[in-house]
Amino acid sequence: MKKLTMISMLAIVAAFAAACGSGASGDAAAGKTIKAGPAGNNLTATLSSKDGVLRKGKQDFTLTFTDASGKPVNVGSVSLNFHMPAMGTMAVMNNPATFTTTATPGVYAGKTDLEMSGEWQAQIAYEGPAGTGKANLPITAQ
Ligand SMILES: [Cu+2]
Repeated sequence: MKKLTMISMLAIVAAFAAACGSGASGDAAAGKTIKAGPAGNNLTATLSSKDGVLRKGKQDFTLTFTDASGKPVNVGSVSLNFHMPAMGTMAVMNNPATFTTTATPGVYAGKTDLEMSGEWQAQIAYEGPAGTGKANLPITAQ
């Protein structure tokens, strides 16, 4: 567990270094964006991963909260539930993610295990120094 966290942090540091080196947009998210959306309190929540794709099964991703200038903002505790409504005979699915903080406040390393590909709702909530807020991002898992 500790080793995995270290690897995540190294990956994030590497992503920052790459972003600086290429003079890129200043996007704080590690890797490529999966989806981003408004999260209240003038914040944007961004899900990202190495290849920018959410897929069925176990995976790592990054959840970043940024202000209007793109700077990461510490939002305290975060939660994310991948929700899929019931479809026909298929029961509702809820696949929560777990998070660890990283060296950068406002950037969270997430893990989840999605039961299936298809249309998910990423139900994000946070509570802390930036206030309380929610984001609901539709994401297609491959
Ligand atoms: Cu389903």
